[in-house]
Amino acid sequence: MPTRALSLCLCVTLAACGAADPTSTQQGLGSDGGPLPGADVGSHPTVAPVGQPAKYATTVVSFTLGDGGGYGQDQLPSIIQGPPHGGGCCYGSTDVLSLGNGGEVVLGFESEIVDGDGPDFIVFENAFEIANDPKNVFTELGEVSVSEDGVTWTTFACDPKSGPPSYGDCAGWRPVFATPDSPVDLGSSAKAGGDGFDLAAIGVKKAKFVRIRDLRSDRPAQQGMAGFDLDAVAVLHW
Ligand SMILES: [Ca+2]
Ligand SMILES: [Ca+2]
Repeated sequence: MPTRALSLCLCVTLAACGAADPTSTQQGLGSDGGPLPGADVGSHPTVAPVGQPAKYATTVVSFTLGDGGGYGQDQLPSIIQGPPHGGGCCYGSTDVLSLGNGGEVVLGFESEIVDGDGPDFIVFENAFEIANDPKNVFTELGEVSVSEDGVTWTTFACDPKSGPPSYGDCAGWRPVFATPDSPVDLGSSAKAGGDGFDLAAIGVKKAKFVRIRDLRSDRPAQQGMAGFDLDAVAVLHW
């Protein structure tokens, strides 16, 4: 296959745009090795109390386009910000960024993700049940990693061969139910659908960046929609 990877480094948080060194955005770090402007989350992380709205990814630190992807790229960063546009059990949202086969995206947040009870963040793809069969889901899996500095990453265990129907700590296999009109409720986040990740599962206390890598499910796709389709990432604990 020809190499079609295209690296796009984006400065998308309003506070960061115009202020960040463009060379620094390529690694998600400032010249001093610290996080980008806008990625700073304060020095006293807390676990959000139930009753507050969830938070969502704010920044695309980098995007490396994989084969056959790119759908939604012209709408970055807004297309991956805010709540997901879930289609329920059996319909995949098109309000997504398609990474392409082997593509990768790194996201930043206004608040650091911290380890609270249970899942700490949710990745929303656009998986959907085929013919209303929960054991037959159209999946395009992604590997999820987290980092505090944008350099050293800790990766959740994800084996595409572990399913179907369950793919453990891979992203991209659970349908999405939350929408902008019915966003993620911290008191009942399981109802939102999507793939939840618990920092405790990988021995991590906090994270500033989330990286998603498409795992080349190589599902048939057209119009740049190949690979993992990122709708949104919600933070449950910060
Ligand atoms: Ca947790
Ligand atoms: Ca998909």
